[in-house]
Amino acid sequence: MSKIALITGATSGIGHATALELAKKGYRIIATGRRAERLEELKQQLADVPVYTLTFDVRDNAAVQQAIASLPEAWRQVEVLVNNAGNAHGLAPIQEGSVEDWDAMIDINVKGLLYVTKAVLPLMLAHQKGHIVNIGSIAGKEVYPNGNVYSASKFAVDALTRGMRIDLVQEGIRVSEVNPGLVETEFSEVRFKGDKERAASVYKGLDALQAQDIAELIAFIVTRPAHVNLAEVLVLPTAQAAATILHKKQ
Ligand code: NDP
Ligand code: 8X3
Repeated sequence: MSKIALITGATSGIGHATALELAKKGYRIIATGRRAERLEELKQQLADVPVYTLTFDVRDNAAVQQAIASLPEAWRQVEVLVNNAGNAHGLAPIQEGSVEDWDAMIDINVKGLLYVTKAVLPLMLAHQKGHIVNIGSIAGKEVYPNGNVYSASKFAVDALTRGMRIDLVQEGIRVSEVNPGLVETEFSEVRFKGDKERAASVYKGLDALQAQDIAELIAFIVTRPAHVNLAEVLVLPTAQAAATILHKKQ
């Protein structure tokens, strides 16, 4: 039986590309997200691969636990968990930030990741085997103007990744973190609340990373031999040197 990978946020961007890439590598895919119709499309796209979909909001712990508990026996031996669901909400100085945006980022990027991990870990512990890949960010390594709470949420992902790695080392479970710079996805559209023009301007004048670049990296990480844990990767577009140091063409 082929291995099972569970990917959160598989309806878009990095998560969607990762589902396709891991399917290509022979994994069976558990794809999750809130937009059921996009999960259905992914299933159609992967018609030749076993795909199981779960629709839930990672902010809702009861829904997360219930969804994972509902997995049929044949889908319970999850070997890879990609904790990818997340977004930035807003880009504002701390004195002008919206509490709603702060709640969204902390609840989704931090607490959501914890809820999903809590639900999936017992499935890995049962087999003393598993690999958790957390999607952090360059924003979890350095802070940039107006990035305050988003950065805090990704610094938390970084701390949690290290903590998980320590706590799970005795269990034979690998924990890795992928920290991308600018990736051209729906990320900026979400951050700027549907303002497509402002979102496009983030990537204008440089060759941003694409979701596929990150998906290939994740696939590389989870297909290393069992004794190798690629613990942490910072991956940037060539035109990016730090969070706000970009080489943009006119
Ligand atoms: P997208 O906006 O394209 O994708 C975000 C995904 O997260 C969607 O599938 C969305 O699914 C899911 N998601 C968001 N909120 C929730 C929620 N409450 N419950 C369940 N799922 C949710 O962005 P990216 O692919 O770029 O982002 C993926 C990850 O990569 C995030 O953690 C982001 O912080 C990180 N990242 C992105 C970078 C970038 O430049 N794009 C750089 C560094 C890190 P749905 O809406 O269907 O629920
Ligand atoms: C997404 C990259 O630079 O917008 O995490 O924070 S950035």
